[in-house]
Amino acid sequence: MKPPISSRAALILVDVQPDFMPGGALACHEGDTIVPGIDQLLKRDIFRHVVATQDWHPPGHVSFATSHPGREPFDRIPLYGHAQTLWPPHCVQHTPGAELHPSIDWSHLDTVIRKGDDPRVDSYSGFRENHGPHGKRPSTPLHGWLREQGVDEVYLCGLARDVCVLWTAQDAVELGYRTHVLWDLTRPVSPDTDLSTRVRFDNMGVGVVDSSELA
Ligand code: VGL
Ligand code: ZN
Repeated sequence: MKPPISSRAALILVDVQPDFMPGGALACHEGDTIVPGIDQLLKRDIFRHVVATQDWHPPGHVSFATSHPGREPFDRIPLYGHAQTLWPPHCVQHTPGAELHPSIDWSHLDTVIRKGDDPRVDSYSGFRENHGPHGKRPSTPLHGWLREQGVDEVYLCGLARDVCVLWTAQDAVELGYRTHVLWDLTRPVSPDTDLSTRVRFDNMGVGVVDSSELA
């Protein structure tokens, strides 16, 4: 028998948005293939708490290659003393590519955490912005919301496995959550990162499981 999911566990759906799917502005490899599985998982209604993050950038965001004349997407530039990857413009606020994916029934969702809306700072993790001009990484409301609900364990899925899911998992572990990744319901920007991402999850103590293993 599979153990039931704790009522203190939350499902976090990371950036399940059309711009991260084939045909979108910043497509993940096979990104669309996770959509039916996520919809089915939500329909099973096995999580007491369900949160989505939404990448939500203003036009001209600092992470867009187009904001840096002479630069190309996927170039890396120094920013606040750290390397910033430049991306094609994506998930621009109020555009169709930034919506929570329209093929998913989101009625089970408790809250949405928007991130990346500061024009000067990128935000991969659902918990905290990337490095910014103030030295520390400002928090999103996610940790406070989870604590209010009494959550101590998180299951992550969504996009991208090698970027926002990875950074969210890293912060979740650091903040003390028992953390799992639903590997089959994530896809990467770059599939050649899969092995190193898997090793990083293992080394962080993140449980890597398939959605089929959930009771
Ligand atoms: C993401 C790159 C830039 C993600 C968001 O959701 O993984 N990746 N913005
Ligand atoms: Zn982004």
